[in-house]
Amino acid sequence: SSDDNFFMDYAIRLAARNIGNTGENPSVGCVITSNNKIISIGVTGKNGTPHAEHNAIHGIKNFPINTTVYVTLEPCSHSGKNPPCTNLLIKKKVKRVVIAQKDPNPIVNGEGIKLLETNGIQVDYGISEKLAQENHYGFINNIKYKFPEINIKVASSKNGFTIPEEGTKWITNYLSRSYGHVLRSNHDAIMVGINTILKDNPSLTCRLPGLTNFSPSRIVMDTNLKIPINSKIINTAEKNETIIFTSKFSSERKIKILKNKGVKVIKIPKTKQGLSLNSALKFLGKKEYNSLLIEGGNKLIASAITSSHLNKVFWFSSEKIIGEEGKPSIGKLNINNLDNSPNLFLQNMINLDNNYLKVYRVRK
Ligand code: AOF
Ligand code: ZN
Repeated sequence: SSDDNFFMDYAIRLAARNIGNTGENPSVGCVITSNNKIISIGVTGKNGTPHAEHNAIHGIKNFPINTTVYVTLEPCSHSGKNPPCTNLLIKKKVKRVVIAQKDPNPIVNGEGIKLLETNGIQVDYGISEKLAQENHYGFINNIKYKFPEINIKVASSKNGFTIPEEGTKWITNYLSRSYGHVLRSNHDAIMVGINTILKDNPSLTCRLPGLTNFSPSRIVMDTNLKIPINSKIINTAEKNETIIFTSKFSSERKIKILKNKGVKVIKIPKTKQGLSLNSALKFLGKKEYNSLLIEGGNKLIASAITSSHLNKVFWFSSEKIIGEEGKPSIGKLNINNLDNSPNLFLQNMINLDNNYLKVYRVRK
């Protein structure tokens, strides 16, 4: 019914706020109603604990007998880091459970629904599923392929160029850059190439008021371990997880210095084009990173944009025009037939005070 969609869409929106903050767990949303009125809400907690259902249920003092529980992902039926949500729902004698998406995790995968039904609870699923899938995309990609979801952030002039070497630092305006920090906060990790560190010396944290605890892990692709020991990212490595991927030819002495500063240095294979992005992604997938935001430079973006794990491209463009003196914001793709160009479609466009954010999705 339309009420079901209304409550489920609310649960989906609640969960969207916590994406990137729930560790290996998906950010799940839960809304509980009684007589068609909301009596409690919950979202998966920091690093994945507690589960959304627990948070919502614990917000209710006197549990009514006729409750409907809206939850964006099938309640879990297993004991992992958290106790099974199905037990709690059964114990509380909820009347009905409405689910947006089944949990493809092999240890759940329909078992949660079965368990609820055999205990006399009415279950409906598939409500607002498409919308919920957006929240769970990284989690599901990792369950299915053991690879994180990757998204790309591009910041360019109106015509797709970045600033020349000696130019000023910012192409896009303050509002665009703030929005970029929000994007950081809802990914598990951000990745850049070494040239971005050498050129900009970025902190790669989320510095929006209220969101500073939502900074993701920082990852640098650095084939020859050129990273300066006194760069901002290294100086803040004790506080914010920092991973550097490099090749087996890098100096052991420098690796040791970096490790002493709290940096994780991981050796991965090198291809003709540089470090293998796929190997890095594989490593991150295994370590339960579900989503990765790739911020540049243009070479890294070029290898990410053709990855089969690419989900979205967030393209900020300013009102400025840069000519041939600039650099294309996407490096060489070696595409000579347009049919092989990535298939992006525009999902959303936001006007940020005369800068534009275009959100593209890969058509699969
Ligand atoms: C839910 N509600 O809010 C989330 C769920 O190790 P555990 O016990 O935390 O279980 C992790 C799995 O639980 C995770 O892989 C996914 O299948 C599910 N996530 N389930 O009922 C929630 N976040
Ligand atoms: Zn659970």
